[in-house]
Amino acid sequence: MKCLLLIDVQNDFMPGGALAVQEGDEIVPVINKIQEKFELVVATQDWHPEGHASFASSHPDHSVFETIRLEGLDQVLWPDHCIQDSDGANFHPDLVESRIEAVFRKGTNPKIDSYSGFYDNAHLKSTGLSGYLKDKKVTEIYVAGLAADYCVYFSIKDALAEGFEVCLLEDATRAIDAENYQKAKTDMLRRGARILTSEELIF
Ligand code: VGL
Ligand code: ZN
Repeated sequence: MKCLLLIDVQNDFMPGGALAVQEGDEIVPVINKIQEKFELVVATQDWHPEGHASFASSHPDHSVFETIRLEGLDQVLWPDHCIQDSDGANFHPDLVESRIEAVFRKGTNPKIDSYSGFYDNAHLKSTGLSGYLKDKKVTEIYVAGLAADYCVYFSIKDALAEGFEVCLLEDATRAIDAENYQKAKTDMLRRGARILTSEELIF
C-alpha cells in the first residue's frame, strides 16, 4: 500500500512567511494534482509553543541561522515560526485538505526540535506516525513538502530506518539551502531512497 506523506505545507514556510522557503508555494498545485493517485494521504505540521528552544529569540546572545549546541545536539536557530494556533502554522490556503486522513504534529516539546515527522531530533519520542502507517499496511511512502533539506530529509531518513520504501517527489519539494539539499540528496540516495518527479508516477 502506497501513501502520500505531506511535510509541513504551512504558511510560515511559504514566500512571505516567517521561515520562507524560496518557491515553496509552487509545490501546492503539484501536490493537489497527485493526491488522487493515493489511497492514503497523511500530513505533518510543525507546531511549536511560543519561546521554543529552536527559536533564535530564545537565545539573546545568538542570532538567526547560527548553529549552537542544545541538549547535546547541534541546533540551527530559526526565526520564530509555526507557533501553535497562529496563521503561520496553518496549511497553505490552496492545499486541498479533504483527503488528508491524519495530521501528525511535531516540535511541541519546548526544549527539543523535531524535523522528522516520526521522531524528535534526539529520537526520544515517537509521533506515532510509523505505527499508524504500519497499521494501515503502508509499505511505500511518497514524500512531498517543505523543507527538502530539513524536515523532508529527516523524515525520509527515519522512514527508511523504519523499513518503509521511500520515494521523494522532487518537483513537490523545495529546499532552504541548495548546497544543504545536494548533500541531503546524496545521503538519501545512499540510504536507499528513490527520487522521482510527480510526472513519473505511473500508477
Ligand atoms: C523546518 C526548520 C525548522 C522544516 C521546521 O519544516 O523543514 N525547518 N522547523
Ligand atoms: Zn520548526
